[in-house]
Order: sequence, then structure tokens, then C-alpha cells
Amino acid sequence: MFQTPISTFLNQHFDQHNLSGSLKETLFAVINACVAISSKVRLGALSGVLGEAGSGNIQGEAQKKLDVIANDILINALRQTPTVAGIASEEEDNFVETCEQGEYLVLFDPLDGSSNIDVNISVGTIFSILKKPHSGSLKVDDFLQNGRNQVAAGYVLYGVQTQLVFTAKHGVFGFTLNNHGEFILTKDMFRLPETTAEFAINMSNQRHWETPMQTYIAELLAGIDGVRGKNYNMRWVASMVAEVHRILTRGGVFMYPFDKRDLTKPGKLRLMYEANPMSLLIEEAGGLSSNAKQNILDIQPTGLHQRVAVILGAKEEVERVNLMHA
Ligand code: AHM
Ligand code: MG
Repeated sequence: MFQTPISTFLNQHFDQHNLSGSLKETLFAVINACVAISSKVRLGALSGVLGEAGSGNIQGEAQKKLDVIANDILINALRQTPTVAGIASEEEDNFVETCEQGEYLVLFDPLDGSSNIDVNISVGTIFSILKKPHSGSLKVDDFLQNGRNQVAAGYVLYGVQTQLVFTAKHGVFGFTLNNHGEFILTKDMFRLPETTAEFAINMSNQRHWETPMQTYIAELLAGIDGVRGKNYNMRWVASMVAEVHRILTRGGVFMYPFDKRDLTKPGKLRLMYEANPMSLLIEEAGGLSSNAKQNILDIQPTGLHQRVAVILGAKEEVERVNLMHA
């Protein structure tokens, strides 16, 4: 007979972990907006959300209709949430000040993995929550806090199932959306194995990487015949949110390293909207995250849309990448 694995609702979970007051209100506003995004994603062509928006974002990337829709849903929801002082989005040029009395700043990638939307492969929303550092009106510097300052972070994966994975530094928990629009606890604490035999990287960029990354990947590809003495498998979804979910679920290492095509960009992924929240989840689950030289959570941000190289997942692999770059 079918049984729900752990029939704890999100609200109960918050109570059990003493997550209350304005942090709870803020997280619920983000999560409810994601439920609305999920219903659009699920209907795809039936809700007219597929295809190009015909516009570009601050990152110089073409926006999909769903990028714009997800961004609007989140911004509208958070504007009406009095605990939220300000928001910053991967799709917006500047931050938005929403409520001067609010306590929290919410940063997000409204729809990560956009290139997958039209082909029905998993996409997701990634979010990061910081405390507003002072009362009074907001400046961009208020958002430029290092990743360790995050009070909560997570993502909602719009995949085969819609799943919420988040941490308020109380461990990493997973919830699955049921048919009534409720998130039910289905994973009580993700724990990441320290070793792995599975890696994720876009191999088509190989010729552009620096030598240490070339050497590291060559070692993995050599498998049992090389210095690592075991065979590795490779996966690449091109959706960081799906990649991180796989790693939290069954281990692995994910990399989007620096490459030499554009020396002004230290990587493809964004520190504030992607790397920081994912790094907090990975560390909370027992993994590690770095830009090959420094722990991502220790990087002092210099800009809202700053890019960064990302290596995250199983400790042994991230440490090996760091060692090769040392
Ligand atoms: P996006 O936020 O515009 O979707 O870009 C980020 C995505 C990540 O989800 C993914 O890891 C990467 O870009 C995929 O890049 P590539 O096109 O090189 O496969
Ligand atoms: Mg993204």
C-alpha cells in the first residue's frame, strides 16, 4: 500500500525547527511564488509560456518567456511581503527596495537552466536570504555580503516532481509538492558522501580551461588506468539546479570552471544568485565548494551580478581540484 514517506507538512517542519516570525514569513513568500511558477512550468505550451521573450537581461543573455514570467511572479510576491526589505534578481539590472521596515534581503535566479525550458528538461528557482544589515534605505553594498552571512538558501526544482530543498542552517531538507499545492517532507536531511565516482562538467569547453583543470579532468577520464585508480561516470544536464539536486541525492562533483574565452569573466555562474546559495546547501550537507582557490562562501562580493568559477560537491574531489590549482 502506498504511504507518504514522512507526512510532515512544511508548516510543521518550521515549527519543529523553531523557524518562525519574519524569516518564516519571508521563506513562505518565496516558496508560494515558486508554487505559482511550478504551475506555469507544468503546463508549458498549454499556458503559452514557452519560447523567447524577445528581450535581453543585464548578463547579455536572451530571455525566455518563462525567465520573465518567473521573475515577475517572484517580484510581485515579495513586494507584498512586509518582512522583505529588498530584492535582487539575476534578471534585473539593479536591486529593488521593497519595504524599508523589512528585515531580509532576497536574492534569486528566477529560472535557472533556461536553455532547457523548451525541451522539457528540469529547471528551477534558486534563492538566497540575507539579513538587512541596518535600518534605513538600501544601498547596493547591503547586498554584497559573503555567503556565510546567508540566513537561508534553497531551490525549487521543477522536474519530474516539483521539489523544494532548503536550509536555514539547520541541515538540508527536501519536500515534494503534492496535488493540493502543499509541500510534504520527503527527505529528512541530505548527507553528501565525501567520495564519488561521478562528475559533471561541460566537456565542450575543455580546450578553454586552464592547465590544472585540464589535468584534473584527464585524471578522471583515465579511470582505473590512471592515478585515481577508478572509473568515473559523467552527467551534464545544463541546469545547475538539477545537477546540485543529483549531487545532494546520490553524491558527485559539479564544475563550471574559469575558462580563457573572456578574461573579464571569472566564470559563467553568478556568485549571488547561484554559487552562494548552492554552496551553503552543499556545505550544510557535508560537502565543499570552491572557485578552485578559495571557499566560495568566503568570497567578498564586489558586484550584484559578479561571476565566479564553481567546483562543488564531494569533499575529496573539491580538495583535489584546489590542490591542483595551489
Ligand atoms: P541560466 O541561469 O541563464 O540558466 O545559466 C546557468 C546555467 C546553469 O544552470 C548550468 O549549469 C549552465 O548554465 C549550463 O551552461 P552550458 O550552456 O555551458 O551547458
Ligand atoms: Mg542560473
